[in-house]
Amino acid sequence: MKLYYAPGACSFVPHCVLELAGATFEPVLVKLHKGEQQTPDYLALNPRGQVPVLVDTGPDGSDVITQITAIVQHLDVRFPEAGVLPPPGLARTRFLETLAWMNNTVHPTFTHIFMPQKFTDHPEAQQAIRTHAVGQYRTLLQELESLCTRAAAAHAAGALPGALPWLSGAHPGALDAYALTFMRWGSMVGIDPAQFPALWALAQRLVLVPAVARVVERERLQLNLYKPAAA
Ligand SMILES: N[C@@H](CCC(=O)N[C@@H](CS)C(=O)NCC(=O)O)C(=O)O
Repeated sequence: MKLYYAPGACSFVPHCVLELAGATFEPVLVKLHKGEQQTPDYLALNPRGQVPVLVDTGPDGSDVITQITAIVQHLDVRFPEAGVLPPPGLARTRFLETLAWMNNTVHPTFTHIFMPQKFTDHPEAQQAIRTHAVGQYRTLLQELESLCTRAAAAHAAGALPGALPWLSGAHPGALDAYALTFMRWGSMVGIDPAQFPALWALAQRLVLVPAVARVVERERLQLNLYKPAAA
């Protein structure tokens, strides 16, 4: 298997899932800031010019899989012992509900902040889009904070399995990796993670998990990039 990833990008999610599952895979670095996702070779792999891309060379040949939600579900089938998804039932439904919300709502909201040029080529309109999206993003992080608080409370009440409270269920997984990514992205655009104590605690716990620590080291990530505005 190969995973095409960019440091700190959403590809962190399948990157963590692969490591957590104990998979043997080749991580392939794509430098988004150098436009490597737009080279002819990369576009031949993924015409959408984005990471992540998983190439899975199975018995039937080589499959190219894009989209985090599809990659996560594929890895669940490939590594049935790893518990990438909760077992079929309401817990799996809730997991997929949250993963879909992260991927189709929180993530694109950040795209409006980070790449407003995707939505208009007018510089003033880009600034307006960015400013508006920062407000929306804060609200979404607050919703994520509530999910983390609820998971911690349910765990404390003995209603969740596992040694520690995770969004993904009994052990850390895709939802926790996505949550950390969103918090980190927020810190890059002036949103202080300290405003979201349960989310921040979850992210700090997650980077202590050895499989995740390997990803953080390979991607050379700093968890919190928040810099208070100069007075
Ligand atoms: N819906 C896609 C989103 C992928 C995505 O937005 N990737 C970003 C990095 S977080 C990217 O490659 N951006 C580069 C670009 O669009 O030029 C998925 O789930 O994989």
